[in-house]
Amino acid sequence: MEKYTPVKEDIKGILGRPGYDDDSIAPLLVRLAWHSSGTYDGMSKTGGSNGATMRFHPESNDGANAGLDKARDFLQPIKEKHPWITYADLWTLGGCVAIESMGGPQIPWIPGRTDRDSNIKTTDDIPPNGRLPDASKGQDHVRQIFYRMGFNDREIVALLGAHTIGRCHVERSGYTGPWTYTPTRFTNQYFKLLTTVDWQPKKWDGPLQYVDPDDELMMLPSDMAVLWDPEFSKVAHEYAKDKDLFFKDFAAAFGKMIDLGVPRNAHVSKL
Ligand code: ZEM
Repeated sequence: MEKYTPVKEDIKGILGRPGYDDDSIAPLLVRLAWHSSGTYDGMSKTGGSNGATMRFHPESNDGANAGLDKARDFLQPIKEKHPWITYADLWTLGGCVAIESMGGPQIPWIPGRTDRDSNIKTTDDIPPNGRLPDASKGQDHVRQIFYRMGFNDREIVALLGAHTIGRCHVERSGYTGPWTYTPTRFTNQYFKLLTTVDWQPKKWDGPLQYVDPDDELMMLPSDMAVLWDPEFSKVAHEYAKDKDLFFKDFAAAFGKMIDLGVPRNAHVSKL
């Protein structure tokens, strides 16, 4: 694994970016790792981070992936400096390094992903659009999407805690604003705010989203589902009170997510 140390150092070196969002591309890199993995379908065993298929149509043009071309471009110089690493490993490693650099937990990351051939002639191996969650929908949809990947309710809530970092961009998703006051620090603030703030529909012409009384922070309808669903809500309250528990569960769930559909031989899977 020592081989990956210089790559990790180079990723750390590009996270700070004056003028971009909150002077950091770290949240964007986490979203790239998540969207490249979150296409996994446990039934057909298709999608997932293996292959780095987001480089190709139709995945590259999925509306859900708007803005992630920037994330891929930010990582391209690192790929060129270390050509031996696959895009699929680089994108998932980027998310893990970003989380740790923002003060989050260490994520179990195992290399070994391969890249789908760029001479791709058919789209058969590329997941269809529409596999990623729709923020305008509620708990049934959220469960359907994450059960398809093989997650349970507790893991779903832990994963959604990633909205403690980053922000929404109107030109990418139609939504706007950050979830917390510290969008470049990985904490359990998302759960603290979700469970205590008086969230109200934002008064604007855009899609339904929720805001705090000062209209500085936001929650997506799918985030509110975590508060309104009794099972999800129980876990959200646990994480609001116990940061260490959230970190432990998040690290396990994120590590599992970036490994979905990655072929592992017996030796590696025991690591
Ligand atoms: Zn997000 N996410 N996400 N997410 N997400 C956005 C941004 C970020 C949903 C969703 O629709 C959106 C997970 C789950 C779900 C991150 C990580 C993870 C945005 C804003 C939307 C609309 C995009 C924009 O405008 O730039 C939905 C519906 C989800 C499930 C129900 C999971 C799981 C994540 C990781 C574990 C991150 C880090 C961002 C912030 C990106 C940025 O550029 O700041």
